[in-house]
Amino acid sequence: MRIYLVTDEGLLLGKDLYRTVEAAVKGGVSMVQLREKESSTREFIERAIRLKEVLTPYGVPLIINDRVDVALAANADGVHVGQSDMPYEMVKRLLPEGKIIGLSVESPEQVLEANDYDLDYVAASPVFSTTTKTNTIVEWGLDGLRWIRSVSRHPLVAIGGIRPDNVASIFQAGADSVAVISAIVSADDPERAARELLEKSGKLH
Ligand code: TZP
Ligand code: MG
Repeated sequence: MRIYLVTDEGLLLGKDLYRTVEAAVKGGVSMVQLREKESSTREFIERAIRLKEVLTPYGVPLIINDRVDVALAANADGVHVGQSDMPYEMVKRLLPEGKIIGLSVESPEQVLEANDYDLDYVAASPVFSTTTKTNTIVEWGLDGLRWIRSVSRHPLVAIGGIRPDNVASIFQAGADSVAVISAIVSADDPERAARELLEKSGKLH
């Protein structure tokens, strides 16, 4: 996984969620996180099931933000949790073997603590400050990313403020993947936006 799409209902501005995600996948997105901050549990599950149907033919995994119950109900491929969500040990206990678990890290202490966990990735949050999510602590920046790379035993995802003009620098600093919301979801042409990120990543070959 190089380009990891995270959804945002608010930024869709009336565009269709499933079509937007499918277009992004055609452009090169290889992992998708359904992130629903406003919807009811029922809606969240329904969207997850439908999105899973869209993604399965492409072999692209579906990750659910925050909610282990929704991931289980929809038979999603994994869960992404932050530091205020269900603690890692409980997520691990509840999810069947083989499901993906990702964790956001917002401080050096959290990065080191995550080395004790059996994670599929840690997400440096935010690598650059962003208007899409404002309740974050500090931005890691490229130096922070390099530091995480040097101490973490997990694959490294960077999230926050990633665009075509800075995506190469993120990979050069040691990220394995970039997670993106607005650069794809807010684009007029999400397929083209995803392709541009992939092309500019320097990771096509
Ligand atoms: N977590 C840390 S930053 C962020 C999340 C969910 C938002 C990223 O959005 P964008 O639009 O790609 O900056
Ligand atoms: Mg969360």
